Amino acid sequence: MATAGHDLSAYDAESLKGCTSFRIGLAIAEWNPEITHALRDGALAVLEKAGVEDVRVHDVPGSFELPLASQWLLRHAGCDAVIAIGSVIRGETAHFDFVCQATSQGILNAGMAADKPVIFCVLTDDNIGQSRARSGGIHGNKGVEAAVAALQMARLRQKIMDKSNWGIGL
Ligand code: DLZ
Repeated sequence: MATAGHDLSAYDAESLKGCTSFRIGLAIAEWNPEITHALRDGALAVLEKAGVEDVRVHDVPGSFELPLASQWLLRHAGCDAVIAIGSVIRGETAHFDFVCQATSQGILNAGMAADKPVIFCVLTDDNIGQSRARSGGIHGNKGVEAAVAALQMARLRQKIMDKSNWGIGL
């Protein structure tokens, strides 16, 4: 989610048409709540603007728990996409690396296993200043970007699954 790459915070609301019927899940880590709540609010604002009415919001203890909760939301709550929101801030031990590694790999695995998008909205920063800059500060709000990505991916999946889009002769 490098801001210098492609920042979706400045998204075009018109581009999110046709998303109102999706059920979108949010799994939110309780660690570093100042950050995760700001990311959550950014994501919810996008979903509301896009007219998404069915939003399932659930808290989990920490980022490490995001993959499993995401998989539950996809498999058992019928969500079309999940936004996994967390904030891991480097401390003095190697814990940071283990939590980041498990969380990122687990989120990828959860989406692959359920065959539906799980959007990685976990900030992995060296300090709280970097996290603030990316959750409503000078680098935008990654929750906004994550919600745009969730809707884009849910819509893409729907389009690909729709046999009428498969082309002549198929
Ligand atoms: C244990 C821990 C630590 C040290 N740091 C963070 C963090 O910065 N961000 C976060 O979301 N969670 C942290 N956790 C908690 C773990 O993610 C997890 O909840 C616990 O290890 C219980 O499985």
